[in-house]
Amino acid sequence: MLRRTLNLGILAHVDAGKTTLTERLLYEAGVISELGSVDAGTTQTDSLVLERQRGITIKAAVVSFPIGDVTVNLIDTPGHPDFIAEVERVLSVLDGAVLVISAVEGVQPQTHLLMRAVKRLHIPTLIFVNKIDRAGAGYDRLLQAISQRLAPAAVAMGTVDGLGTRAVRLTPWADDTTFRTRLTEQLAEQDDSILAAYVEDDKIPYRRLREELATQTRKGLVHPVFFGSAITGAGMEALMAGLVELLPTATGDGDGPVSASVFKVERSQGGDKIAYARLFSGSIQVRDRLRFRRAGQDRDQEARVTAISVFDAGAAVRRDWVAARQIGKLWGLGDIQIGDWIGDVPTPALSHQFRPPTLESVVVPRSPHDGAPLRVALGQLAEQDPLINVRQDDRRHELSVSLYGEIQKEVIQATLANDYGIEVTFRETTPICIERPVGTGEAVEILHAESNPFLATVGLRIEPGPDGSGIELRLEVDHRSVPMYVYKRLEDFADAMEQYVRQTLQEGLFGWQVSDCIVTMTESNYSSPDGPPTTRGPLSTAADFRRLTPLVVMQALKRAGTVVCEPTVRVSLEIPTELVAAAMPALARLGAAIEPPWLQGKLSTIKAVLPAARADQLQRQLPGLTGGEGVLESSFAGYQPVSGDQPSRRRTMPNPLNFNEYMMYLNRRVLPSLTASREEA
Ligand SMILES: Nc1nc2c(ncn2[C@@H]2O[C@H](COP(=O)(O)OP(=O)(O)OP(=O)(O)O)[C@@H](O)[C@H]2O)c(=O)[nH]1
Ligand SMILES: [Mg+2]
Repeated sequence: MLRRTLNLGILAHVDAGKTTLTERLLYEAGVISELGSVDAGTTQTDSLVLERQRGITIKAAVVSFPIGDVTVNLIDTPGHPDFIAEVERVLSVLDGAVLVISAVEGVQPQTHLLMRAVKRLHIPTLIFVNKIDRAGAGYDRLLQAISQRLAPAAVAMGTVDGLGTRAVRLTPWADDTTFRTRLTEQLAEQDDSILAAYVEDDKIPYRRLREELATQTRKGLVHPVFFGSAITGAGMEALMAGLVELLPTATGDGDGPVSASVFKVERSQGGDKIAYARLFSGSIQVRDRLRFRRAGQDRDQEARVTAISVFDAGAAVRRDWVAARQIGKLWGLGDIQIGDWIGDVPTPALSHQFRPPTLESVVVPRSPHDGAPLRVALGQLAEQDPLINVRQDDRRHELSVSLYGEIQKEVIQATLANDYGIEVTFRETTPICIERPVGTGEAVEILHAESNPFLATVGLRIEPGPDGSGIELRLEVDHRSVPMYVYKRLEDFADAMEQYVRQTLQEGLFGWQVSDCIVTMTESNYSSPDGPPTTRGPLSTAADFRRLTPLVVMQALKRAGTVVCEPTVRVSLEIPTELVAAAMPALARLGAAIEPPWLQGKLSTIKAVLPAARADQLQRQLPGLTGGEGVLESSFAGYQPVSGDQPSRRRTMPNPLNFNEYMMYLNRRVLPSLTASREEA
């Protein structure tokens, strides 16, 4: 019989026990004969030196093990918010997920974030409450928190004896009255036949209830909750049975066109690039020539696969091919980077689930001779994590990277030292602001007008959009004003215009990314030898629109005006009640907007929103402020206008508002490709 495949993600807040659970599952499945431990740095999935030293997961890692006729490809992900980008890329390749929650710490900020993401993406998810052996572990408390704050349709799958001790045991519910009633009530909410039977007091066969539980789990309508301990092994049997009973296995046509998502890129010790791809359709053989494409780019790249390995019962093993539903490691794809799609790209492409990095810092090599190697090394790190967004300032000869936080910065520093032999320091970490338009601005450049050196008419209006909405392009022009010999379909023109507009808005009036705006194309025209006399002339090309658009965008933006907004975080600070009075002014000094504190007995909670740039200061002050007992949790809370002076960021591209500089730049850098695109046209 053909084996089925379950591509399973393990997700959780930091330290909930994902890696320990992974190790335990490998052991229980018979793939490893000795249990490794995170604390000793001996697990299968925390295999990087840095992960072993720090005891935290930094990169997503794949292992596989069999349960019956199912091959589970398990992806262990990092929980620390600095590495959320790793999780995002994994989400696109999952058939199902296990969301791990610590029975002691309970539902934490990252737990919410992840639950929201799996719901949005319709990823069927089981909840695993881990660490039930630890003193302070809860059962009822956890179930209540889960159903009230995380997943209203949560169903406990067993009871626990000896909670909070090493001898803890889980007894899975079987066909008993309490469970049957609970299950029937929950399932009846979504299924009319069960509701009818329930109302009539008919006895529904237990098997039918379990089948319906699986159906509703696969639709994300219910969330079964398992309990256990990755350390003692309690609850593993029930969880493993639940994985294959309740989660869907992969589907996909092995004979269809190739479509695969690259969710991890690493380099071998010898420097070879290895891409991890989940195949949704088709199959890939060694020596196949593959096309692949990057989000936001309209051109494919090509390369030949030189070797393949596939995950099977533990390790990745060499194979000649990898097929739909599987995860393969591919060698030989020189220019590929994480997030690329091989073959057919699904529509619509997946959008971002989590916030972008909000901090940046200049990376300075200790030795002045390391400038060029540093650029190469950061380029390679960016293939594994494009969000570090390496920026080069040619005038100052500086390189900067985008960051989520201090831990990520330390990891980059250590990776450069260990893997590339380059010692670096970082300048001060500064926030990455955005610009939002404050009003509406319009601009137009007319074909053949003296101020317009290009063969096109472009008119644009820029106005504020809702917070968090990004950039939206609307067309108020029709195909008669668009050179259809270039774009074929009006949608292609809209896509191209959107790309030109987005590229320009990467650097606004103050040099920051412009966001949360609606850009409407109000006018368009082109020239051709046989058009009406007013527009007649040589043929307009795509290049005319591409080069004219930045001029119009920036004029419109200047008229709209922008305000610089900085990233903020919402913090929740748990501290001894007697220290609340002293902590409030300290928070206020950091520029925090503080909610009335929540005083509950000995421990109280203060919630506040403060600039992201101050969060580290708060973290450092925490031991002093809270007598060493404070617990700080923080999550991204959007952008707010900076108070005081508008900070600006050095541009990496010339400002089209400076006409001469822009034209010089085009003539210097774009002339060869302009000639090429005129030939294309
Ligand atoms: N008592 C107890 N400790 C556990 C259990 N599971 C994990 N731990 C401990 O919790 C700590 C964190 O475990 P990890 O497995 O690294 O947690 P993680 O979720 O992978 O952490 P990140 O990948 O860094 O987010 C380690 O010290 C583990 O030994 C458990 O079931 N019981
Ligand atoms: Mg881990």
